[in-house]
Amino acid sequence: MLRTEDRVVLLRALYVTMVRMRGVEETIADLLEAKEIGCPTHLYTGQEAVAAGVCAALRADDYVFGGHRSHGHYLAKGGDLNALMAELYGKKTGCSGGRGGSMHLVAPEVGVLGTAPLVAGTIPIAVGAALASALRGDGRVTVAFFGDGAAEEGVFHESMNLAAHRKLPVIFACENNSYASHMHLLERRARDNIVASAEAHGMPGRVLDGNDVLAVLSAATEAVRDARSGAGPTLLECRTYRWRGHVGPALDFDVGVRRKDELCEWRGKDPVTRLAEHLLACGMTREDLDGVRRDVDAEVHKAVTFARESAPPEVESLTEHVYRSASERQG
Ligand SMILES: Cc1ncc(C[n+]2csc(CCOP(=O)(O)OP(=O)(O)O)c2C)c(N)n1
Repeated sequence: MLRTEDRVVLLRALYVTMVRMRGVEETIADLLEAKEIGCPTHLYTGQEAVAAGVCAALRADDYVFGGHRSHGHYLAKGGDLNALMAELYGKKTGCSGGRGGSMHLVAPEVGVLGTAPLVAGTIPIAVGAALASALRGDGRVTVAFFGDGAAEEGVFHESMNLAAHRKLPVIFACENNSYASHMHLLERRARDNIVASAEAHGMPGRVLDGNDVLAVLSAATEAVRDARSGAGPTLLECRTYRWRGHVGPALDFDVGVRRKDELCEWRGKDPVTRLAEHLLACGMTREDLDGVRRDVDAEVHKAVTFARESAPPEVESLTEHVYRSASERQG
């Protein structure tokens, strides 16, 4: 049980993380609209509580993997903001050297082993990382973040089967935002029952309010404890909603799939506002909260300047990292 002061410090840190994610995503939305950023970008606005809550339960040396909508995972795990922004601008100083763009983020120094847009593609790789940890006995936990659409891929089930059978230290963190591209979950599956896969594969499964960072943190803390102690994997199905459309800054009202009242209802459950209200009830002042927002705005502004002023990779370097060099093969 945390002392009150420690609890407020923890909650404030979660708030900073979530305001940061929100600030970064909404700035990127503006930059996409202004056509200053050109790479395909999937925004995380509205889902901040999932990445913040899960990553707050992890150690710095634990691993995370993500998909195409992963700026939030990268930031929550401690990825460098300047390097994220530079990556979106395709600059040499980007976290993937400007070669990956929004959908291919890596920061091994903080345990972000990779994000990739092949739907469900990083789930088995996360299980592989957990298998490596189990074999090495390094005590690390791995989290695979993925969407509800990814839960319909066969490899999701193969990965869960292996992880449960070998009791691997991995957490399957499903961000169920109801949509896969432009299709609602109930148009794609007979039942809204992703969590049932846990029981079928022999692991605990929990359905969470994915907009309540404290609920996510509490469930993730238990899942991490189980994984680290050798009890095996957990599936966390976090119910949430993305405010922006599938890709880019648009809201997708014009493609016939999202009702305006649905978005309006979810905006009423804004995870950032909910945490702010909780902090106010714990004694933080409006001034403190405004200060966090101001600091984040300044930090994001600096990251944009850093990205704009960074150099692109040299043209002659374009084929680097495509094939392993002879020296890498020998090493
Ligand atoms: C194997 C594969 N099939 C199809 C696609 C095209 N595609 C890209 S994102 C996406 C929807 C993913 O939905 P979900 O997993 O729920 O994630 P969300 O976009 O909701 O975060 C699809 C079908 C792909 N990238 N990879």
